[in-house]
Amino acid sequence: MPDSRAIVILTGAGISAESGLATFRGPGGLWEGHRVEDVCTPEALARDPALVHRFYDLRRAALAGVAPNAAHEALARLERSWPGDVLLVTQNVDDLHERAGSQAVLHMHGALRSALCAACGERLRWDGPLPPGSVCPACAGPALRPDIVFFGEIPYEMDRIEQALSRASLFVSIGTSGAVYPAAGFVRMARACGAGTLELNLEPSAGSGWFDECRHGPASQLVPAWVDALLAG
Ligand code: BV8
Repeated sequence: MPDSRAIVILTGAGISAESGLATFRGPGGLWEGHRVEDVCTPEALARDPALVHRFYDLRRAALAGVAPNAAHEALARLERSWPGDVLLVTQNVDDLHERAGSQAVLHMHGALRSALCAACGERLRWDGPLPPGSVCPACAGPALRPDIVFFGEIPYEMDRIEQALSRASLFVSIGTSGAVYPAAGFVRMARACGAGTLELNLEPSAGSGWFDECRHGPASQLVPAWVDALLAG
């Protein structure tokens, strides 16, 4: 039975685009000059660890040069002011939601400012470069890798996400192309459990047809307007 005021929000690269971070599917389908399969799969990490570690080092370093935009800030305001639960599930690995003040954030695809030990599973905060062979402080193995969920790996927090979707009265998808599963299937899970569904995106996504309502435009305009109207309601 939906909780009348529980909201689940899913964000993707589009919410961080106006902060200056590249989305995945830019012109020519390249991502910062790489094909996704060359930098975001376990095979790529095994084949060329230096390339993969460097790719994420560059993206981690880029965080220092960007800031949250009005969309990130509006979601933090919603979390502070909404009388029900607000769960923010992000596919993004940047820290802009946290820097905007959001607290209940689930990084289902990992985070740039985290390292994962491939030997013991330890996850730890990491801010600087992470060269291949970096030593894990928990098990002393030279096995630290970017704490990123690659294609073919299991996203984090799926049980908690599915539980929240089953209780939500509203599911809102912001700035994602709906190209990657299981995130792209959340709208269907939410609908099946009785939630209303809203898409806020620059253009129609692969999943637009599953939403009760779609609004198209830049997140920095759509998201604050949506939050202001919800809080005024
Ligand atoms: C899994 C790492 C099993 C972090 C990422 C065949 C069919 C269906 C599924 C599969 C299949 N073959 C394989 C699969 C599974 C696969 C998958 O979905 N493949 C796709 C390509 C078909 N998925 C997996 O492997 C996942 N794991 O399935 O495990 C499982 C599942 C459940 C339970 C148990 C086991 C793991 C996927 C994770 C991969 N890692 N990222 C990083 O490096 O950053 S994926 C990466 O791309 C993102 O994290 C994100 O999830 C995904 C999509 O990116 P978006 O965020 O949507 O960005 P994109 O550029 O695509 O779109 C941006 C959007 O914003 C656009 O629509 C644009 O219009 C809009 N926009 C732009 N500017 C603005 C804007 N909107 C508003 N304002 C703006 N200013």
